Amino acid sequence: MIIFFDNNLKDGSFNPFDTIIIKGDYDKLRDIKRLLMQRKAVLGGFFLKKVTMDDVLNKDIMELIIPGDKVAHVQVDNPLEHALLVLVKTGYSAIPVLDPSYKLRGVVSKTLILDSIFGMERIEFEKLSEHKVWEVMNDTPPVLKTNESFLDAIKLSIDHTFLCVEDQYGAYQGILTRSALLKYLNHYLRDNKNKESACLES
Ligand code: 4BW
Repeated sequence: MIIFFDNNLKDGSFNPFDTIIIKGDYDKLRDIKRLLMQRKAVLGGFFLKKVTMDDVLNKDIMELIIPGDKVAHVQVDNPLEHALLVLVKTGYSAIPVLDPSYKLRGVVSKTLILDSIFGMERIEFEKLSEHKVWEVMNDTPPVLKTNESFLDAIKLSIDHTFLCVEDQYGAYQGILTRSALLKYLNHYLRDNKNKESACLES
């Protein structure tokens, strides 16, 4: 049974194993919570459940990643012109580089490619077909392991717009973008600012 309160808590209006969802004027929520906590002692079996900062920090990062099959990537042996085409057509400034066994090898960006074809006197366009991705890529990209924490992800994301995600065996899983982390944090912070919802469960 679910009971909705609208700032009123009446004696005898709920039973020990009811789930209670409170809505209404959030200013009064703290008082209502206190009353419900007191009931816990009398009725037993109730506790207040609220999304806490701990829940956020323990968030499974796998729920936030873009899976590998949805991430644009290039192969280590692709010519630079192919990589540049993928980057321009997808609109991304940098993408992961994989090998034929789908293992992460690095990250390549428009900047790295363009930088590699700037000669002393001219732009050496012929290099785009002569050189391969592995020659210009960053081969030490930021990597997050699937068992690392939400805080680890935040810390790494300060300096990187996306993190490559690998499982404990080194298999590539996808990427975690800075925007996915911010979106999740924004959701949590706004939720907690605008309303406090309490769910009383058995
Ligand atoms: O094509 C796009 N679609 C959408 N919805 N948003 C885009 C697109 N291109 C860029 N954006 C936005 C995103 O907010 O610009 C930001 C910076 O893009 P970037 O870095 O410089 O190309 C995007 O921020 P983000 O989602 O946090 O992504 C961070 C970085 O992660 C991107 C890009 O390098 C990489 N990335 C994101 N999605 C990707 C991807 N790489 C490959 N495949 C994907 N699906």
